[in-house]
Amino acid sequence: MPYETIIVEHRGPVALITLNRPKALNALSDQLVTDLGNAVDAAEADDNVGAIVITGSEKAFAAGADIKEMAGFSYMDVYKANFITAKWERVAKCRKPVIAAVAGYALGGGCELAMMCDFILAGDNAKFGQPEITIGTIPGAGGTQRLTRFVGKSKAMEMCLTGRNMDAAEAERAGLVSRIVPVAELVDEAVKVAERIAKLSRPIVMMAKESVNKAYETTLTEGVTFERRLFHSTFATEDQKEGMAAFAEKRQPDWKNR
Ligand code: CO8
Repeated sequence: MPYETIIVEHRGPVALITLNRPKALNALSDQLVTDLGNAVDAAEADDNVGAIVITGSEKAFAAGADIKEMAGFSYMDVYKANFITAKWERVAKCRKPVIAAVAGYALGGGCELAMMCDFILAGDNAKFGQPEITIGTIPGAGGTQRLTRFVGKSKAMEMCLTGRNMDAAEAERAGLVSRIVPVAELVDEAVKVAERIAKLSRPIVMMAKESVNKAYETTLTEGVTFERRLFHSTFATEDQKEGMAAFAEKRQPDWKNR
């Protein structure tokens, strides 16, 4: 499907989605968020795709919601439309693994989009921030909630109240990103990591993702019980038999994805 504001390529079992509004630093217009949601729908429905990478340019992953587009909206406009945040949930709800490869600016909605992915690989020039306060609004796509869970109250509060950016090194120290990669290697590295995941048993990967995500939604006791139930259910899969047999026989597993 041709898209106006993103580019989708398939690299082996990986769908690579590149945000592509370079003149606006990939500001997240309604069209871009719609295109992104449709691309995630397509990747999720495609059995050849085992993992997704979302990236931007070297200068900007995304500089936030499109300020020029939303500047004139009224309360009724945004309330009735559930202003585009509802569409964003598509990325957070994707059951296949999604990696954010972030170079340059990930600000406002850009930072929120990165945090909706399963993990973030950062280019060494990455800058994360929630600058909404400096333009008279607050984060609207999970920034106050997800950032606080990633980096804790003190740092999240400072960032949301002052709008200051975090560089890649600080973001790694704070636990916002899984690791830092030289920017020139970022996309290839993210695709390599995604490919490694995509070549594992697909249903088992989905269960692992579901279980880690549960940690953000419930108590420790409930989460551990949920994990145990999923762990038990892996023993109902052919891939658990295959994985453990392959280990004992000192060979590579041949995953059946069932
Ligand atoms: N929206 C619209 N256009 C943008 C945005 C944006 N968020 N960011 C940059 N642009 C445009 C600029 O207007 C400029 O366009 P033009 O050439 O036509 O003037 C072009 O991109 C290049 O930008 P700059 O000239 O400003 O580039 P610099 O390198 O000087 O500065 C910055 C880069 C620091 C990133 C700067 O552009 C900036 O501060 N951008 C705005 C960052 C920001 O405030 N983001 C938060 C937006 S609010 C938000 O995200 C709320 C999310 C709520 C969720 C709702 C769902 C979407």
